[in-house]
Amino acid sequence: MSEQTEPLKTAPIITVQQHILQEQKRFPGASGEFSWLLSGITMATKMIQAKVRRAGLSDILGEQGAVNVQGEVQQKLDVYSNEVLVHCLSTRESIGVLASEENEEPILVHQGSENANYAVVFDPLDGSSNIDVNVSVGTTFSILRRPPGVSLDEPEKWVLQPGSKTIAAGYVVYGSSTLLVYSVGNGVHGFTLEPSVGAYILSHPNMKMPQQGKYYSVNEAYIDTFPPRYREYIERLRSGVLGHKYASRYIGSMVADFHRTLLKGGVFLYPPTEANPGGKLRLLYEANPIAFLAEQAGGTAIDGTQRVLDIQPESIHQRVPFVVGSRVELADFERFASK
Ligand code: P6P
Repeated sequence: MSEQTEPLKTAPIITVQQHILQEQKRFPGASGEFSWLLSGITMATKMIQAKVRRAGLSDILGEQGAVNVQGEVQQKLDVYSNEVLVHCLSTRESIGVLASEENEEPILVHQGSENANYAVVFDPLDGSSNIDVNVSVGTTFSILRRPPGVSLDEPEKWVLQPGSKTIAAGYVVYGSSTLLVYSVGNGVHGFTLEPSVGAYILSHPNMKMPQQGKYYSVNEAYIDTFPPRYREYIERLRSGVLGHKYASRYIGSMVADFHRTLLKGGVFLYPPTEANPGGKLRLLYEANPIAFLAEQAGGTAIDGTQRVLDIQPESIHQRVPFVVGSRVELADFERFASK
């Protein structure tokens, strides 16, 4: 007699839109504007990934002159990514101000709209110099609420807020798959793009960074110009005092290097260097979103001395030294290497 076989139990398919609507319930009074806002980001990243995936092809096409076969002017991918994000976010009435790595000044959208209560800061295509060699790149973003009493006449005030005021942040890593990782302050969740239907499907619910990892990630070409305490710290990781000798992994794309750190644990560092004595990574749209996610996942992020999310930004494109990763590695850094 054939055994009665249980039907295959498969996990429910949850799209990022469904997930956002669930999360949305945590924001009392939010009338769906927040999920509408986030859908502007997810839509833009789907358009960006479609271009990133065929970058090599478009380069070949582009070599036949400034205009490719579709008659489009050959655009640099980071310019394209920026324009797509600005376009998609400008159609969200709830957004008043945008700040992008690609724009010197903040961008005002919906001048005077009463509903404009949010600012979005983003790096449209972080690590874009890696595209030519087919290495993962990423988009990073943070969402901030308009500070009380601040009008659209003072757009900088909308974005020059400490990362602790972040209400949502995330990144998309365009790697072997396209993965959206985001948090609204209720844990970190990852969604893999299913290209056949163009939907981000929940694939990494409630991501937690391991308490300790086995990799450190830093550009060792500059090690001679790091402050001595950073050099000593890296030597500690190599020597095995934390229980094992660390291996080194460095992709040169912050989103990809952090994504590995989130999944595997360890530490990613961009210390002060001779070329960038104040650090290379931007506070608002690189360090802050990553620091928000790191803390939500149980990790830590500092600028070498203080919590990144406590830093009061002075300017939109301000740079900071950056050390982010697992509790064990960051506790050791703070014990032995922070000022
Ligand atoms: P370096 C990419 O250009 C970027 O902004 C980050 O994504 C990355 O972590 C860093 O710069 C790499 O810089 O100096 O190691 O090439």
